[in-house]
Amino acid sequence: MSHALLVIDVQNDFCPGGALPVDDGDVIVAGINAQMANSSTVILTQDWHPAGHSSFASTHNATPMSVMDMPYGPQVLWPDHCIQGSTGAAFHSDLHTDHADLIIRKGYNRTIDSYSAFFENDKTTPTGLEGYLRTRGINTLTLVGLATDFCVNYSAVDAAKLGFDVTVKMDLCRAIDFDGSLEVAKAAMTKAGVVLA
Ligand code: VGL
Ligand code: ZN
Repeated sequence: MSHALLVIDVQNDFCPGGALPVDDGDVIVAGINAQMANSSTVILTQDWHPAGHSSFASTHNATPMSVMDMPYGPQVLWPDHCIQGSTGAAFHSDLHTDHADLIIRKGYNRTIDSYSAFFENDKTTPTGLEGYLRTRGINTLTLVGLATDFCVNYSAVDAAKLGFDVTVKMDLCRAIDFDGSLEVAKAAMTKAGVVLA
């Protein structure tokens, strides 16, 4: 069995002081560095939106955290975050990014969000990560990072549906936990066969 550690969106905007801060988002960085040092294959993801992205409340003159119906389904409207090339989109400065074999960016299409590292929010447009993992013979994944209830959750569920063996290391994740989203996410991951460790 070949294993990869998938580190989801450990970026400044998801850490305290950022545009969409996750409580204690920065506290997990040291533990993730230790986990990376013990992993043969490390992949980082980076939320990477153009200015004026359709997932931003400001694009629609809407209230942040309200929900909008998109052609692909309901979409939470977020504060502007992780704008391509900005400091907010950069990885947390303590993250040991040199361990990564691959950095995969997502959310770059203006009209569609991408929580998952595998598919955009229409659940059909691939990011290419599945092909990368399969061609490298990787079948087992451990996920850590931000945020537990959005990008970690969607990535873990998609990976399990694609047939990967998936574990989420919950102590190395932190959640937005908006409107009960953490409990919903845990149930979705468990139902998909993801191991919550
Ligand atoms: C994320 C909301 C919007 C995440 C990304 O990384 O969990 N959440 N964009
Ligand atoms: Zn985003």
